[in-house]
Amino acid sequence: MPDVIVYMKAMCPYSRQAMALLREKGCAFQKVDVANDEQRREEMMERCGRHTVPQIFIAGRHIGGCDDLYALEECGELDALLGGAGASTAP
Ligand SMILES: N[C@@H](CCC(=O)N[C@@H](CS)C(=O)NCC(=O)O)C(=O)O
Repeated sequence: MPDVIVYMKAMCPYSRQAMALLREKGCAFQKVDVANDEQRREEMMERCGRHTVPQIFIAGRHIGGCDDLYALEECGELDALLGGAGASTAP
């Protein structure tokens, strides 16, 4: 499973929704709560140019926010990104 980082705020419903989907997928992820951590919030903004939470990174790749994560799930690409179904290149 790739490294997954979620910049989030505990009280943010979009953060909760995004983390719920990742948990549903059995994905272990690192939470970075930026609510009271200006340094990590700046780090998030530098990495993706966005200021809203959540911001999700899978294997170092910026995925986007909650809407973006669910859009990937809807088009069937999330499992492959998480190293699950569809990720195998074996015949
Ligand atoms: N469409 C975004 C919505 C994210 C959003 O609006 N998050 C709020 C917190 S619940 C936010 O970050 N607001 C600006 C801020 O807190 O600085 C997504 O799907 O991630």
